[in-house]
Order: sequence, then structure tokens, then C-alpha cells
Amino acid sequence: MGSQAPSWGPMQTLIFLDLEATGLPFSQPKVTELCMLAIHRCALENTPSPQGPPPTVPPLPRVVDKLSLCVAPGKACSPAASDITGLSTAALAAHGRQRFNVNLVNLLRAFLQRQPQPWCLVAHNGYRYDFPLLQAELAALGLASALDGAFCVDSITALKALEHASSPSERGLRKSYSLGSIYTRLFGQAPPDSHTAEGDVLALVSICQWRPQALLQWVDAHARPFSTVMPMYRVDASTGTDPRPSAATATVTLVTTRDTSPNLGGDRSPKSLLHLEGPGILPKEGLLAPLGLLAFLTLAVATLYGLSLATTGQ
Ligand code: DCM
Ligand code: MG
Repeated sequence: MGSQAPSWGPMQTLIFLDLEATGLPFSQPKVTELCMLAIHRCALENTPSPQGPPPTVPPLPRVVDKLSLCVAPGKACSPAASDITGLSTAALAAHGRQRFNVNLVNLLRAFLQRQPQPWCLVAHNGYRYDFPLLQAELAALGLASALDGAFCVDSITALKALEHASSPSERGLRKSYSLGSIYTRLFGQAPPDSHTAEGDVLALVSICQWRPQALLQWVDAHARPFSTVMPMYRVDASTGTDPRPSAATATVTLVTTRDTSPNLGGDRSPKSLLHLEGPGILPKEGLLAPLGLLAFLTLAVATLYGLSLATTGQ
């Protein structure tokens, strides 16, 4: 944890973030639920020492701003995603939830604007999931730079560093750093309301309150501009600001996210991108069958014609 603090200075507000969505990165998920909980650094600097016999879940700071809402994704949830989140596309539509649209982006910006800067988004597995997914939703609306003033950190990396610093002898041990595993290790119980955006955010805040001063130091040293996070995938602007799930009409650029590196880049160069040119794919496949039939018919007619000539000749 010995890195120098970057030039932008200490983060004033930590904005804990969790997204629920229709599935895992390879399925080009769409957001179904979002929660942001903003806490000023002074609340973490002054986290009271744990009361009572350990392990005690720290109380949430009294002064927080919280935004939690459900979103109509516009595509089907995978069965696994529906199962763990309790959300389905049909239920979100039946409750009149709106899409991830410009109004939502304005709401997020207004929420951030109310917080003292610099802001740092904190998400568990954020570099692989929440941040690239948020970037993909923004890019699909043509609003790729809407949250560019923010910074971000992945709390998996942070908690690994904090746990290693607190018990160096356990450094070589293979441990799970999932949100549920860390929470259970620290507090001796499973986190409540897992896989709801708000439940996961509250669990995240709790684990970050375990060593709040060390966490703040780590965040100040490792915060990166959110603008350096690559979108999980891209939906071409030609499909409009309201991309449909149809692979036949969308030009989709899928960013491979299942590798081990965080989904970050100093620039947004598409070197690790796999291009799927949508309009070309399905129509081409669709043409193969009629062309094959045509070739077969031509051959059959030619053969019959040859036979008839031969018969006439005889
Ligand atoms: N997810 C999934 N399958 C899993 C775990 C997660 O499809 N086994 C997707 C759907 C969740 C999203 O990831 O909404 C975020 O996960 P989490 O609830 O852990 O934040
Ligand atoms: Mg979650």
C-alpha cells in the first residue's frame, strides 16, 4: 500500500455502487437495478470503534445520501440472474419501471453534483462488472463522458490489500474475496439481502468500515479516473439511443471481460475488442439455404437436360 497519492488529492466522497443486471458480461447485460450510497470521508475517518463482543457489524454512518432504483432492461434476464436478484423483465415492466435513459443519467449526475468533490465510486468487482457495465449503458445513450468527473476503485483489490496488511502470515492462503465471503469472514454471519443492489451496497459499506482509515488511504492512492474504464460492450450509435436486443440489426462491439486484467485502459483504443458486425451476420447465414437450393436445382435441371439430349441422340 506504499504508493504515492495521485495529484488529484484525497477523495472527499466515497460513492458505494452496486448494479444488478440481466446476466454476466458475455451476455451483454443490461441494468435491472442500481444503488448508490454517498458517504463523506469524515464519516469513515470517525467510524466509532466496534462495541460489544467481536465480530460486530459497524453501524451505517448517520449522514448518507442514497439512491436506489429499478430499471426496465429491455431484454430478458437470464434464469440465473432472475433467480438471485428476484427481478424479472416482466415484473419490471408490469411495475412501469423505465429504461436506463437520459433522465436516469441526469439523475445520477445530479446525485453526484450534490456531493463534495472529488468523488470516488467504490464497487465490489467494479473493474470487471459494475464500472464497464455502467460505461456500456452510458455509451449506448451517446453519453459516454457523462460521469467523467468521477474516480473509481474496486473494493476487491482494496480488501485484499487491507487483509494482507492486517495478517501478513495468511498472505499465501487462497481465500475468496466475494462480497459474501469477506463479510462472513469479518462479521461471522452472511450479509442480509444479497444480490439486491441496496443490500449489496450496505454489505460493501460494512466491510469498508472494518479498517476505515486504511481504506481511505488505499483509495486515495489507487483511485483512477472513471473515464479510463472501457465499456463492457458497445452498441453502435446507428441503432439509436434505445438499443434493441435483436442481433440482426445491432452492430455490437463486445469487449472481452472474462480475462484477468481489469477492464481499464489509458485510452479507449479498441485493441482488445472483438467486433461482431451485426447486420452482416444473420442475413449472410439466412442466404446460405436459398443459394444451396438454387445450386441443387441448377444441377438437377442440367442433369435432366443432358439425359434428354442423350435420349434424343439415341
Ligand atoms: N450474475 C449472474 N449470475 C451469477 C452472479 C451474478 O448473472 N451467478 C449477474 C446478475 C446480477 C449481477 O451479475 O444482477 C450482479 O451480481 P451481484 O448481485 O453479485 O452484484
Ligand atoms: Mg449486487
